[in-house]
Amino acid sequence: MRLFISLVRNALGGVIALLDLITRGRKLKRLPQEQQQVENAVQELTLYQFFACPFCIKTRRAIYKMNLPIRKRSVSSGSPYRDELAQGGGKVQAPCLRIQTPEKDIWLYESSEIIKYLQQRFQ
Ligand SMILES: N[C@@H](CCC(=O)N[C@@H](CS)C(=O)NCC(=O)O)C(=O)O
Repeated sequence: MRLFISLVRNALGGVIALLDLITRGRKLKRLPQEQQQVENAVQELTLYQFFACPFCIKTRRAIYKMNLPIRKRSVSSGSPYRDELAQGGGKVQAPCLRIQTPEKDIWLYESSEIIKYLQQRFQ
């Protein structure tokens, strides 16, 4: 039964991911110098995510629209990044945005909080 639920969830997630790809629309365009600054700034960010999770798709969609080339790490079972997320952030829940600062790492959970943070910083 658990396997069946997991299969249905992944199939649905795959359909949502495909629809997302088709309907994404345009990325935010910046002047080359501004885009370079953004690309430097996002070096400190990593998105821990599942491919087919609707909350992750929502977050990736916002990231795409804001034209932010943020590093992504899958936390599917068997991935070494799953342990990294569990140990660093305290739980395996995706999406989670890791913000690496010289002082400390911040592990930001909740898709809406992640999108709000990125919009405030980059839009
Ligand atoms: N309210 C959260 C929900 C996130 C959530 O429920 N993520 C699920 C995947 S869709 C998760 O990480 N579950 C833990 C797991 O599957 O191990 C958000 O908006 O980010």
